[in-house]
Amino acid sequence: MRFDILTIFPDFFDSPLAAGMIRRAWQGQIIDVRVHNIRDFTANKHAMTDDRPFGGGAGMVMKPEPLAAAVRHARVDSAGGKVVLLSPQGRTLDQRLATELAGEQHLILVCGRYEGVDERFRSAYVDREVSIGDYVLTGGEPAALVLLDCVIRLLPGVLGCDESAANDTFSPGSRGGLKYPQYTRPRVFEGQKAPEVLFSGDHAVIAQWRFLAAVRRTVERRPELLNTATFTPAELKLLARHDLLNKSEMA
Ligand code: 6GU
Repeated sequence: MRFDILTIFPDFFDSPLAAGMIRRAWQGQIIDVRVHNIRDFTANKHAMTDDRPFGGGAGMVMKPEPLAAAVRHARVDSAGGKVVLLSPQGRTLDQRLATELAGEQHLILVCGRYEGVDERFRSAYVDREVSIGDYVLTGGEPAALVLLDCVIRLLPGVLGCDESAANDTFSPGSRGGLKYPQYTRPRVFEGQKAPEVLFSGDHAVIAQWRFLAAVRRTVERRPELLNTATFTPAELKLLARHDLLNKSEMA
């Protein structure tokens, strides 16, 4: 899968792209990421990428011509690239949207600045507008990295075990709940013991404990996620026995 990132801060991406999973996916030729400086596509002698808004008001607006030229450049050898504008006005990124985007061959990520991009660029070039949540960033760069990270890990061959993405919290395979708590060595940490059941060697008992712990945690922290959860009759019985049934049904 190919990504072109259009930004006025190309350096921002240096270290994230050089580390961890993104680097491995790149080295493994699962992805190809190209970062472009929007300033390189300016025609005016001051290399201005933004200007004052018509009609007045605070802040600067990103000029349409450099953005359009950068998109055309990114599409030179890949006409079908989908343009994604990162902006707080966009559809909120969630696991479903990440899965949709992971089905594309080529994404052109345009990092907008908070005050906005000229509306004519948006209407003529942007296929999708994506936000990463209801809070304010100064620019779309961190959002582009978040999108890149969560889309890349869905591509076949990126995670060590192909199954792990399907079992994530928030992906359909997990039926919408949060994950159970995890423990590793040492057995006692600053006086706190890891739960005894995890040393029982009985995988069915451990699985049941984890299921209950996951539902309990979801009821406490994200009850709304249980609206769409579905349980088997055996699980419903188990939840009832542990007084979690009403809580998870009423959530
Ligand atoms: Cl994509 N951009 C900006 N500037 N702020 C945001 C955002 C994006 N998503 C959430 N807040």
